[in-house]
Amino acid sequence: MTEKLTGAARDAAIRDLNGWAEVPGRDAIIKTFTFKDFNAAFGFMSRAALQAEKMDHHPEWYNIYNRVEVTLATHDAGGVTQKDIDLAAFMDRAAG
Ligand code: H2B
Repeated sequence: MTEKLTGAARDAAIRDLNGWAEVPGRDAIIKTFTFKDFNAAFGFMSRAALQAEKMDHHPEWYNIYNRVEVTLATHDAGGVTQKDIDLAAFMDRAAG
């Protein structure tokens, strides 16, 4: 099982991402992506979904029109792991 990130390594990994924040009261990270319109938002979700399935690592997300709020945590580990960092970095790239 992938291990929870802690301490300085965790801080550095989150800081190296683009605009991800810690979720208050939960070991998870969150970011809201904003796109031009629904089509762009759903295109992003499609790319992220294919990658998530490939990684067997799935986002919690909420879409309203051009916005996608994403929360990442590794349920098996009960917190943020390298898998969340990797998926978050993919999403940053996929959002353009
Ligand atoms: N996604 C996330 N975010 N965390 C997990 O622990 C996880 C997952 N586990 N996707 C996988 C699937 C597990 O539930 C299945 C059974 O492999």
